[in-house]
Amino acid sequence: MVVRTSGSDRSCRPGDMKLPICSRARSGDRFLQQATKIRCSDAEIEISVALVGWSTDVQHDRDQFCAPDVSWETSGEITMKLYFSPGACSMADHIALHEAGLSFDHEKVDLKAKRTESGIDYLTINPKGYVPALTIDSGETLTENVAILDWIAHQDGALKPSGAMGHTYLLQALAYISTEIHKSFKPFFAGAEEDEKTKAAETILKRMNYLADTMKGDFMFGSDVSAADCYLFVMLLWAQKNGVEVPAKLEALRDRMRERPAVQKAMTHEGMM
Ligand SMILES: N[C@@H](CCC(=O)N[C@@H](CS)C(=O)NCC(=O)O)C(=O)O
Repeated sequence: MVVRTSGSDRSCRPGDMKLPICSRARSGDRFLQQATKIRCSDAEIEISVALVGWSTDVQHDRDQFCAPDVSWETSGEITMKLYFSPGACSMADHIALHEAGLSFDHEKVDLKAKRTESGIDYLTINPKGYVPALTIDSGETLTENVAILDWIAHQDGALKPSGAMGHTYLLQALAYISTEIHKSFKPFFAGAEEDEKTKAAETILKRMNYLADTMKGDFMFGSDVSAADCYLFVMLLWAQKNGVEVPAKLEALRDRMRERPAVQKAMTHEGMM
């Protein structure tokens, strides 16, 4: 999302800007997040912002700048894009983005060829070569499921547990799912021998049992879905597909998740329904 200002005042330089470019506006208004990139030419200032929405009070925003007589023009094209592979761990982010009600684009990645559907060399987007990657409105690309899900949860406070420790609990759950459960599926994707898969299935069941025992309600943290539930849901689909036993409580969570419009949208788009 880009906000452009143009005017005759050529003295305005990025260093003159007061950041964040808009503080919280009047109650009920949405607000601009911190400017992440500023380009300044003689007559135009271009500010890229990681944007949730923007204040309806344009005057309020404009007053934050050093050039009060500029004219404003705003353009609202969507630039956020999720790079995904159908049914992969990137589906957790796909679901979470819908749960958060964010506008985003998505592009499929051929993980073997390392090419996106539109023919771009995926390594130029994410040199790590795997999904997910999320290019946000600032143009920056985020990688690593834990970080991306955490970022999405911060765009919509409802996707993390409330309270002073909410963020820590979310990270604790995301890290557990990523390092202790997600990675345990490796033998199923690497074409390992049956005994290795059996061992992995036992480990996954043990770790899923821990999650079932510590669930606080219908979802991991209570009655509201969290970014961690989105990740866990994908793991539960993998378990189902590979015949890995999971506790009944988590089977119920999987079925509950499947009913959610955000999940259905993401699964339909990825050709998983
Ligand atoms: N550390 C990464 C791992 C992501 C990952 O394992 N992605 C898999 C799909 S679930 C992938 O893209 N694999 C293809 C590859 O590594 O070439 C994260 O947590 O985001």
